[in-house]
Amino acid sequence: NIKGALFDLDGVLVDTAKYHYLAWKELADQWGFEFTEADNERLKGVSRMRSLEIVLEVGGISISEEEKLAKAEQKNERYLEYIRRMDASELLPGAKDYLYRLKERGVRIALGSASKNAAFILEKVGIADLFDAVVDGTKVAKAKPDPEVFLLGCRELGLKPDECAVFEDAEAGVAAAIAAGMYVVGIGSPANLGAANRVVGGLDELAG
Ligand code: B16
Ligand code: MG
Repeated sequence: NIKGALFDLDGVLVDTAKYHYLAWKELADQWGFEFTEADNERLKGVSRMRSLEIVLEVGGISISEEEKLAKAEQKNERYLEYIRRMDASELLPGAKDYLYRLKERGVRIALGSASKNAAFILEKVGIADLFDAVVDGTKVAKAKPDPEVFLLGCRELGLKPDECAVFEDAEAGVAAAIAAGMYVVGIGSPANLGAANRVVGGLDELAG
C-alpha cells in the first residue's frame, strides 16, 4: 500500500505553464520571432536553461553562454511578476481536496518539481504546510526523465520507492517515476502518458 505521494507542480497542482509561456514569449518578441503555445508544450517539465535552449532553437538564434545566463535571468524576473500575483484560486480542480484526503489517510506528501520557484508558488497558493518534503530545481542536478527528483523526495519522506506514488503531467516525469520504481498516475491524456500505471484527466477525478 502507498505511504507516500510525490507531486509534480506545474500541470498537476497549478497551471504555471501559461506564465512560463508569457515570459518566454516576451523574449521571443524582442528577438523578433513567433513563439507559439504549441512550441511551449516542449518546455513542460524541462529546466529553465534547457527551456531557453529550446526557445533559441525555435527562433534559430545563437547567443553566448554569458548572454544565455542573462536572458534566463530576464525571463525569470518576468515570470516572478506573474507568480507573485498567484493565490489559492489558481490551484487546479481537486488539488487541495486530494492533498487533504491523503493527509487524512496518513499518507506523507512531497513535491518533486523542476522549478526553482516551487517553494514560493506553494506559499502563494496556500498549500506549503501540507508538504512533508519539497524537492525542487534548487536541490537536484539531473532533470527528469532522470529519477533523481523522485528518489530524493521519497528518501526525504523516509520511505522506499515501492511505497510511493507519483502524480505527473509530463512524459519525461512519468518516465522518471517509472525509472525510480514508483507507481505512476499520469495527469492528462493516455495519448502521451500511456506508460503510466493509471491516467486521469485531473486530481478532481481522484478527490471526488
Ligand atoms: P523555473 P514542474 C517545471 O515545473 C515547468 O514545467 C517548466 O516549464 C519550467 O521550465 C521548470 O519547472 C523550471 O522552472 O524556471 O521556475 O525554475 O512541471 O517540474 O513542476
Ligand atoms: Mg509538470
